[in-house]
Amino acid sequence: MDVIDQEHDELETAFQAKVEAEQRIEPKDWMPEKYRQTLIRQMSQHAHSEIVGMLPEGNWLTRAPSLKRKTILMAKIQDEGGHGLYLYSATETLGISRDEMFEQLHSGKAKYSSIFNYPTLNWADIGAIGWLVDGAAITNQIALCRCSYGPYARAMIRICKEESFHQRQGYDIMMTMAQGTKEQREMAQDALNRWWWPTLMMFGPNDANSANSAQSMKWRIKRQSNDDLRQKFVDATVPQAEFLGLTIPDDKLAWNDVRGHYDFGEIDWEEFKAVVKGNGLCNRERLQARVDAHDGGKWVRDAALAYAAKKADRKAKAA
Ligand code: BYC
Repeated sequence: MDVIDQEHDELETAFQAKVEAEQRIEPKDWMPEKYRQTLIRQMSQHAHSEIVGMLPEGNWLTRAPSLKRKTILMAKIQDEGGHGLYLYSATETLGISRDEMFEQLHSGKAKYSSIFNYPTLNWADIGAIGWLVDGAAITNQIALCRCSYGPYARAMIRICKEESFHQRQGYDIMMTMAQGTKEQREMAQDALNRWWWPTLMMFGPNDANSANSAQSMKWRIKRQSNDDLRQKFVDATVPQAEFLGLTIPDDKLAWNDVRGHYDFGEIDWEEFKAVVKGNGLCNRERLQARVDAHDGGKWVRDAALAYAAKKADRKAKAA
């Protein structure tokens, strides 16, 4: 082993010891290149999910059933935009630029959560997204609050607080509809039927098929496995559905006394793979909307840069 290899091994051993001692890794600390790349992949995909996730809900802003509902939905969607910006900034600390991240999203190279490739067909879908999708996001993100990378872990703490308001607003919509007219109850049930399985897919492939899990768990980027988080979500959500008087669309769903958890049916992994590959119901529409928004905003970015240059120029001349 030459001196450079030996130094690298020592750095890696010290890094792993730090992670295992629950000390946070900060941007200027030494880190293995693959750790940095894994974080860039996961954090940028998380950021993309937040801003693409604004689209299905934005679809209902102009048709919210009351001023109050509209105001709440607008605040929620703005929060998602904020989460995206927060996460892009945190990812930039790893040495990738925002332009590069946008390029990866717009070219289809970077993934974003499969869930946002499903359409929002009626108002109850907004309730189902808040209740189920934000509920699943919190389950995943609470674990990420203890991620080994400092900027990501800190971002998650604030984001989880806001997600918890989002989950409650969704459950409140579902409650109102479940207690409403027969048609409203049917809409709520229909939304649950369509969003249940895609929500379970948010947690990713089963542990046995999760390519990145073992290394990410060792580095304490991920703190709980995909299957453990999915189980946690199911266990928490079934009683909530019962309270609403709605039925989860899974005939294999049953409490298992021995395991102390709910058993549930198999996810349609073919559907999951198709959506992740870009062939879901709304993949093309979502990506096009992001590209159009980026192109349409070019004049704003140009104007901001021109203004900053003018100000700097004036300051230099005055000095
Ligand atoms: N969709 O080895 P695995 C929100 C990919 S937004 C698409 O287990 P990993 C909200 C995975 O990327 C919250 N792709 O991966 C916003 C990998 O492919 P690559 C979004 C998926 O990373 C607006 C491959 O499959 N939350 O809350 O160890 C309105 C193998 O998987 C998915 C986050 O982004 C999927 N569902 O674990 C409302 C959380 N699942 O990258 C709400 C942060 C897997 O190797 N991310 N893939 O090509 C994570 O916690 C982890 O990345 C995952 C996957 C658990 C998702």
